[in-house]
Amino acid sequence: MSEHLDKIKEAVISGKHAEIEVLVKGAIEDKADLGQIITDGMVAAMDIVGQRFAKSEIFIPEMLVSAVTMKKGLEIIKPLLKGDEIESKGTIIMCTVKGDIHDIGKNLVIMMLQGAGFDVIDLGVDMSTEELAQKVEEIRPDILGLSALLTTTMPEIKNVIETLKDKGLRNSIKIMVGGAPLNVAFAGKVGADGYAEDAAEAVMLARSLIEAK
Ligand code: B12
Repeated sequence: MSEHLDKIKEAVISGKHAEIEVLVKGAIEDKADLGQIITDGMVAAMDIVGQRFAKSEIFIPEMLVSAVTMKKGLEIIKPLLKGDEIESKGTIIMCTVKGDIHDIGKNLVIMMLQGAGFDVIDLGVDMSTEELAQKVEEIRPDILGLSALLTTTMPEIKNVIETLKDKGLRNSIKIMVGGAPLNVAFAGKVGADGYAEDAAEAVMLARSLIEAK
């Protein structure tokens, strides 16, 4: 089984986007665990890609091709994660904050939340704070999920929370945050209700935030 995972990991690292579909389908046919394909195959690959980028061993075009490859792989897994529950567990708005276009992690969190029975409204990337506040007012979700992957966009999370407070919208929703440079301490400091390290934890966090409402 680890042979499948190694091949998937290698394909994402080297951006073999034409091959990823066959590899992921092969792993699924051989009954590989979907969570393992994602975590030990694709997410582990992106970690290596990030490290190589940080050391200037690769550059943005290569990082982008790896991202495209991972997205293609996730598209195959997505339908298999869909929950068959009829009753919604709650409504969640998700987006990346202003200035941040990293959406793989957000999309993965969305897939897992949908699989767990939540209604998720994906507002995409680089979301302006004003527009986001309007959407919160209009949709009145149970939870707002904010993602930031850059240290330079982390302060936007605070901006969003402060804007929602100013508009009197903060107390009616729960706010969860995530992204590689964030942690629990940061979430507490900016006034979010919770932080999750990965998509599986995000599902548990969303459940507990709904229970606490
Ligand atoms: C792929 C990638 C890109 C792609 C993004 C493509 C896309 N559509 O997403 C491209 C090439 C576009 C890109 C661009 C840039 N990138 Co980039 N990128 C990455 C890389 C390699 C992987 C990110 C990723 O997809 N990880 C895999 C996913 C699954 O993990 P994740 O995002 O962390 O998400 C998980 C958790 O964090 C959590 N989570 C995420 N969001 C949320 C939200 C909630 C609510 C919850 C509860 C949980 C949660 O759950 C997710 C699933 O388990 C990272 C390195 C890394 N390892 O993080 C660098 C990285 C983030 N990028 C970096 C940089 C510098 C940039 C650029 C500034 C480069 C440049 N000079 O232009 C630009 C900025 C673009 C912008 N304005 O946003 C740096 C950031 C450094 C820093 N200090 O901020 C990193 C860390 C690379 C590095 N080591 O230097 N990048």
